[in-house]
Amino acid sequence: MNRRDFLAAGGAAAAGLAGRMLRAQNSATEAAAPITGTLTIDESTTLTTIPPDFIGLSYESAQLANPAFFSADNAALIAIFRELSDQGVLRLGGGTSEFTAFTSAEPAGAAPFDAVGPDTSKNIKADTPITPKELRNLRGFLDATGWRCLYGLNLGRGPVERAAEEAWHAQAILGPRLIAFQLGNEPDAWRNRYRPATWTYGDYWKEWVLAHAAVTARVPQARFAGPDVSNKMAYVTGFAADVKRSAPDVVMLTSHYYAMGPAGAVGMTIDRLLAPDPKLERDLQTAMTAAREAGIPYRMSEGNTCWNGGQPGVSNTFASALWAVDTMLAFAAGGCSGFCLHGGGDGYYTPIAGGLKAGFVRRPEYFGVMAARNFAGATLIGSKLDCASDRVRAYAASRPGGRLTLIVNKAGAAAAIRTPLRRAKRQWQLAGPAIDARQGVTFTEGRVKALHEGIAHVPAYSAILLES
Ligand code: BDP
Repeated sequence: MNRRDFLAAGGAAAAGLAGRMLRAQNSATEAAAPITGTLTIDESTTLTTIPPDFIGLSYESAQLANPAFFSADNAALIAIFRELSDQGVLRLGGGTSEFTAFTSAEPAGAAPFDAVGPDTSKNIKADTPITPKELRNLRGFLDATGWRCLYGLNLGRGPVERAAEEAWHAQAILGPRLIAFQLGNEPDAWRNRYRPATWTYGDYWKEWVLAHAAVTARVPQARFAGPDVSNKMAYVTGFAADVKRSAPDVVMLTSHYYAMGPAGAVGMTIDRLLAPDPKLERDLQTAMTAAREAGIPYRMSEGNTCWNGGQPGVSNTFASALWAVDTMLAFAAGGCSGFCLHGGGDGYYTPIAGGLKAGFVRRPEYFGVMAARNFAGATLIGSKLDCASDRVRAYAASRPGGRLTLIVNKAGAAAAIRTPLRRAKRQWQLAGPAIDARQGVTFTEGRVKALHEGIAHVPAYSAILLES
């Protein structure tokens, strides 16, 4: 019901009340009738256990060209990473990974930039050097954070011998901090770019086999992940079937997920971001079926709100936080083993902005990850939300400390959700001053008392997390 319907519906008394509410709250959306719903939780059904290293970030490979960035000396960034997870996954790749140029000579001269990204595949077109020094510093950073990495090698532009040389150094230096190599970024988008217009999955697989052979000749113990595609699910299913048959050293299936894009096109709005995305469930199911058949986990290795660098006024607002917590848990509930939010530099969608000179800033989206991180290591349990609005979403899980119930309200009206919960030991709220706020977003404990007589009251555009 919109504001006009509400005023028309209830006669003079209701209109008067609504008028007072409107004046008091100064917001048409909050004065709308609350969204109601009922959450049932089935204790006896345990779904998937979310891996402890579910939380991940993705950065452009070009970022490695500044050896001071991912380094044991970057205490500020280490602290922020550790706040998100003490065992997360850093994926290095993206459009710039096809422009990296490894050399075993030590770096000469100053770093080309402080921080970089996200690449819109337009900003970096020159080779960015990577040397053993950057790899040693990366190892220090990973040791200090407790994170491990997925390392993208340049396959798009090659040459493959250089990728094999880089892999040798990366394996030796990163050691146990290296989960796997990825060969190329978004090979499903190489047509008319790095490859001819006739480029197909079959061509990719032939090249992958050759590159894989070149890398394993130098690094026999190498492990791989892939195909790290943009969106063509045929690559995901094809790759899963092919590696099952012939490449037991592929330990993870990966693909990307952007909720919408390109940034700058018509319709890249907060409203669209907060609406359900049918593609998510469909593609996730396809990826999970392929991964299960291949007997390997599936990770969303790069993604965010809006590709082409993010949409200003959407990707950098509080809306991205509500999107992030809901989307990460939707992926987890579907069986996905991890989620790497892409970012870096001062890009619109980066969860962490800034650099060494200006300092690092937690963007609104970051607080959505803070909410989701509570579920890392927890076991999701059966739950069902009956609700008139498809923008209200709920997740339940158990972990050693107790039961977690998360209700995300992506609608512009308050929600009153009947739950089986009697009391909450702890409660947190993800909130922001306005849905399009770029600052002032928080994820904090204790401020609200959301649960009254079994009903969880979730304000418009907010999320609550209850521990019982
Ligand atoms: C993906 C690239 C990534 C970009 C992103 C974007 O892998 O490097 O940052 O698109 O356009 O295709 O934002």
